[in-house]
Amino acid sequence: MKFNGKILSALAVAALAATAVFAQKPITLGFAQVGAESEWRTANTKSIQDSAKAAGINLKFSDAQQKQENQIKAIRSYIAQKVDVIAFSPVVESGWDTVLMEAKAAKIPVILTDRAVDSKDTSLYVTFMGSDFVLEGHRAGQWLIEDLTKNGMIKKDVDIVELQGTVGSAPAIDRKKGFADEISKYPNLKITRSQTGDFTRAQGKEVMEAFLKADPNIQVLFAHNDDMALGAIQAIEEAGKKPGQDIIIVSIDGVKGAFEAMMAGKLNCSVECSPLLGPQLMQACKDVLAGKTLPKRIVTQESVYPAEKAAAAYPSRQY
Ligand code: GZL
Repeated sequence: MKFNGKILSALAVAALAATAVFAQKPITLGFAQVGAESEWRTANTKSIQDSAKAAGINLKFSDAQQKQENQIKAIRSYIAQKVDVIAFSPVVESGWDTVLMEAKAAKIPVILTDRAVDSKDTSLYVTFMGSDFVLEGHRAGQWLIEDLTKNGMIKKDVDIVELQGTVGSAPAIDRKKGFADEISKYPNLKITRSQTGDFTRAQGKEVMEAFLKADPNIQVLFAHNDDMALGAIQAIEEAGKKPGQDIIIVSIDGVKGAFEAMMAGKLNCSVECSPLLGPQLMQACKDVLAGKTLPKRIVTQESVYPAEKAAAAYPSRQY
């Protein structure tokens, strides 16, 4: 069968155009977010949405209002919609194997961001990118020990109360462990009360009010995130005490509200936990779909901000 040159070149052009169109088909990412419980989460959501736009990635986004069943529903809907890649921040560590196996069966890669799952089968996700929460807990404990040493309290009996994050979540479990390991070096430093405030300002305030009623001698508060610390600061002031002076406060995240409290002398230290995972996540989506192998664990690099550093750092803070 003989084709003349014109037809052949037209076919070649059509084939190239088809390839080009296929190659440009944007990636569709289904992201199942925890909720909107804190300043940190709001910044994390903004980072993901802005980065998807900048990367030309089509983002399907859901807010689970901190309920695992809503995240599972969202992941199942992304599987049904045949998205190219799924990512989520697991609200709690356990209970994900079934839905992750469904994603695996559908040949949709899953990326964990921010929080980990406790699945034994690590083939259920491509990578977990986020902070080292145990290290963050250690850093909070190390700062407290340095501060108590500086102000001559390190050998005294010190009552510490703890506002824990969401029960069963990786940050709550790991920050508690890291902090407890650190202060266990000084038996006179005692965590006398510890309760969840679910990472929210409102519950942080409520629980701190109860702590203050039960123990007038609280000297230190360790909060698993800044939002609970900011709620507790309100409770401390309403109880007629000076936060940051009568009660030393160390928390985690490094959100703008914490810097403002440190500059006002009401918070003593915030251990940074960066929510700005968007750019890394978008690059990981592209790499996974290009067939590249990613490390199983990508750890976010972070710092510690004692109050004396807050004013200098504040202008450059991005969240
Ligand atoms: C930590 C993140 C936590 C923050 C809280 O990576 O999962 O959840 O510390 C947020 O502020 O609510």
